[in-house]
Amino acid sequence: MKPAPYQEALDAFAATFHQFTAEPVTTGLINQSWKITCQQTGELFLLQQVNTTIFPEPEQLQHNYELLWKHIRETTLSFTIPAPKYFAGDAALFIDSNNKCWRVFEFVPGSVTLDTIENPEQAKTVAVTFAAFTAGFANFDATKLHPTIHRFHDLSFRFDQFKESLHSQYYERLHQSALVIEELKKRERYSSFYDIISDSGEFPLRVMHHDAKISNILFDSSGKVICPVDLDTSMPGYFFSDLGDMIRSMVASQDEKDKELDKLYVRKEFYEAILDGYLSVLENQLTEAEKKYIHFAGLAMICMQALRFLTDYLNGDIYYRIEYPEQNYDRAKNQLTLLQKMEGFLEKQYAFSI
Ligand code: GN1
Ligand code: MG
Repeated sequence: MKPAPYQEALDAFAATFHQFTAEPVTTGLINQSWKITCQQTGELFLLQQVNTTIFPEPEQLQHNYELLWKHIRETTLSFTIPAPKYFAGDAALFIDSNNKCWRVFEFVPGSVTLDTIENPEQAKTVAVTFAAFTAGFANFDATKLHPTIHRFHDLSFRFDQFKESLHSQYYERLHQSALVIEELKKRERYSSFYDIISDSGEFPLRVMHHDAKISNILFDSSGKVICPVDLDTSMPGYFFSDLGDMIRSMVASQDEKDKELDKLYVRKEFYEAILDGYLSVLENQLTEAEKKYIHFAGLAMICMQALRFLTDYLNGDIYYRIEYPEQNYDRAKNQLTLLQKMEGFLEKQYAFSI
């Protein structure tokens, strides 16, 4: 029988005297994970294979995690993160004979993850959690963290990549996408506004999680938050990233996978709950400029996601995993619809536009 993909890494972690059982963890699209249980002690760990296509320098992930972990240990905060664990010789990473890269974390006993948001109270809880994460690093120099994905939430860069993809060889896809392309081109002002933000000095770089969604929080069985997880993209960023991603992933009446776009609308109570939760923690730390442009957060992140999906479609699906050929196009249309609805919503509710 072929050995399990994790076997070498597990043997390396177990060293000489421990025996483990392993079960796959099915959530998460980027890294592959197994929950492992030590037969002797009952201790639980998370064994993870790092996706080195997306994160080509896994040492940077570990460097960042250690810094975040150290800061959390040395500061009194309302949250913690799973402890990093080590292979023999205190090595944080293990490279197996297939050149696959592995690491281990503590597995928090009794923790569960949730995939969908049920009500505005839950949306508020998520917002409070990610706000507390950023607030907890207020006295930490964010620039000490490596940017693990180059210009990850840089809207201007994403717009340039989109424009580049318009020179693609996938003529049929370009033709089919004409209306979506035209709508996105009309929104170049958002990318110009991003340039203003990054040059102004009024929008400080902060520690942002950069994947702020409910599935990246561990809950206990009573629904109480244990901690945020999946910190591979935690790096310096601007205020709009996490707030915007939460708005993007929680306010829409339809999921990002949904194709029934005529049913899609912005759920006001969810939008208000997210803002309320986020500001309840961070209001005192945000600058006047950040507060003035708070509603830019959702627009920026939804626009960025529409650009990223369409760019990937026009480039021939090289980044996002797809289940059928048109999926990136459908995802882009979904996000464009959400963007249009969000623009209308903000105009009407807050007289806000960029
Ligand atoms: C990717 O795989 P997942 O859902 O954790 C992406 C996010 C996007 C999201 C859109 C590293 O995250 O930035 O918002 O898809 N992560 C990376 O569904 O690119
Ligand atoms: Mg993720």
